[in-house]
Amino acid sequence: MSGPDLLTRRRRSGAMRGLVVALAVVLLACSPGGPQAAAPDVVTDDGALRVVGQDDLRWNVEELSAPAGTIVIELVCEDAANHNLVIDELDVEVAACAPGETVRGTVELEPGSYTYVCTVPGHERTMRGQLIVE
Ligand SMILES: [Cu+2]
Repeated sequence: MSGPDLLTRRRRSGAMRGLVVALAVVLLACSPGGPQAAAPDVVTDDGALRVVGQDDLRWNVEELSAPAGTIVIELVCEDAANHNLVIDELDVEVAACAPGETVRGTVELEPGSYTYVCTVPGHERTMRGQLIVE
């Protein structure tokens, strides 16, 4: 009776150990090193902020930071919908893309906290993010 139980327990603890290792790898990958280092994939090689519209009507990233001044945003329509990126507080559209397109736009921002939204009907509720300008 106790034989199979013991085997099950061993298997479970092996799975837990695998999970712990996976978490450790994720934590190491996210170690700090600068204001944008937490998510290096959202900054292009030439310093643009890369924002991707995904098929669940969400951005790939919901928190960005950038130094004040001219900010370049690369907007990608990865899914089958049109998207735009609007700085809500200023009501300024920085870029708009059609399915499969990658478009760039620039915006001049002073230090502060801004919300970037897609204003395509039905998208605004879930496609929101915070842009911290320092
Ligand atoms: Cu959208």
